[in-house]
Amino acid sequence: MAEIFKNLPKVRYEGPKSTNPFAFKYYDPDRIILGKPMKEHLPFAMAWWHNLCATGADMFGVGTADKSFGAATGTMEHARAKVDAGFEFMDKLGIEYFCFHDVDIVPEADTIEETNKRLDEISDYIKEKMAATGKKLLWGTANMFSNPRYMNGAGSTNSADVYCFAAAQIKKALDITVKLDGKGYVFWGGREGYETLLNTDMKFELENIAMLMRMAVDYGRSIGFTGDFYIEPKPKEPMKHQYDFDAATAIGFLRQYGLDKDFKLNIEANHATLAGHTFQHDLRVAAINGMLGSIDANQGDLLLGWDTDQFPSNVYETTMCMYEVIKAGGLKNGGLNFDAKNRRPSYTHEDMFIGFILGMDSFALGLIKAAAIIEDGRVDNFIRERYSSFESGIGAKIRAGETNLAELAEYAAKLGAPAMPGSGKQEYLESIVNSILFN
Ligand code: XLS
Ligand code: CA
Ligand code: CA
Repeated sequence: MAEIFKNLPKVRYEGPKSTNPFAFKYYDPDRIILGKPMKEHLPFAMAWWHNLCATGADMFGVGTADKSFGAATGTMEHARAKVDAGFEFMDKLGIEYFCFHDVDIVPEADTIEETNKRLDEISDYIKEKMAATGKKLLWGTANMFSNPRYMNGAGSTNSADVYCFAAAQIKKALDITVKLDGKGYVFWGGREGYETLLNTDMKFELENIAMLMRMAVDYGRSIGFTGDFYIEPKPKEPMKHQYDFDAATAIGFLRQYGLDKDFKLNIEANHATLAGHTFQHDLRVAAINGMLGSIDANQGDLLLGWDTDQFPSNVYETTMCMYEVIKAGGLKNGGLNFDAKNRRPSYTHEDMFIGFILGMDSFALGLIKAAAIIEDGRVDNFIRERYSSFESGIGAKIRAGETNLAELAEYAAKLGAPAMPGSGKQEYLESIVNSILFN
């Protein structure tokens, strides 16, 4: 098969002093960090949709990038060319995983039957390529937001017929995910939300979404899927209000409907910031609830109110992300999926490579710095010390649940007034982080 990215080399580690745009400056896959190789801390994945499908079209203009890879777009020949391009790309970048929506890998046909035939054909081809290269599927998903039938949602639609189409798509996407030995299955509720409560029965819609997820779990388990299901929270866009607003909301929903044993969360940086949180906040919320499953590794632009899906370049953010991941004990079935696209004027094949090199290096550097913060110990020690009044005496009794309001009130009355609680020392801690980051 002909090479597609002809003038682009296999990308290797050359170190921070390298000026070669097609070399890693920080991502050194076999370097040991905190006892394991970087590549195990950083299970990078390629998002089929951005990397192999998206051309940079926006609502003001058509695409600028050519993603035909030598075939006529919209054909099965093109679907195969994208597989060839994807596997060559992953090989050259040293990326182990990929993720896709059903309609990223084949053009959708007029009938479910024909689309499914196409999915069978392409997944045979992907499977062959996986066997030949050792690349793996991180997660699969069904696109239940682009087709006009989903204008009012998929699980949350008002139409029982549309709901059945969503079910059919999920069933097939699960079949393919299992066939390709995927480690996860994602629900991103693209249009699971509402524009106005004047036409919406919120409780009804939430119950129906939960029912669809329950049926997906039952079906997935029945065909041998042992991986994790994920909800990927996002507060808005395309809907004004999306039900999976943020990590906390999604966790509440999963618990409410008894789905929390099968589901974890896929946290996307750009979605967390759209929800008015930091990326680190949503990672922490997921982690402390035992629900940090996987990560969509990108970044937004805080000056813009939408989902820009940029390649991560902000090392402060990647450091705090890897700090959370290390503290959570790593990503078990999950990975770091670059749900990221080049800016519209960065339209060349070279730019595709450079985007991933930027993202992978930003995370490698983040990992190095997060490990350094942990090894340095000052931040962790400060936090431990900050709560030390709960280690003995009345504090220990509170933590053990061995007291009551009357006893605490009596204790407080005896004290008269508590001592000041101690400085939060934010500036001191920020300067420690800076000195680690920039040394
Ligand atoms: C869109 C989402 C989407 C999911 C998968 O904003 O990020 O791409 O990751 O459906
Ligand atoms: Ca995403
Ligand atoms: Ca996104």
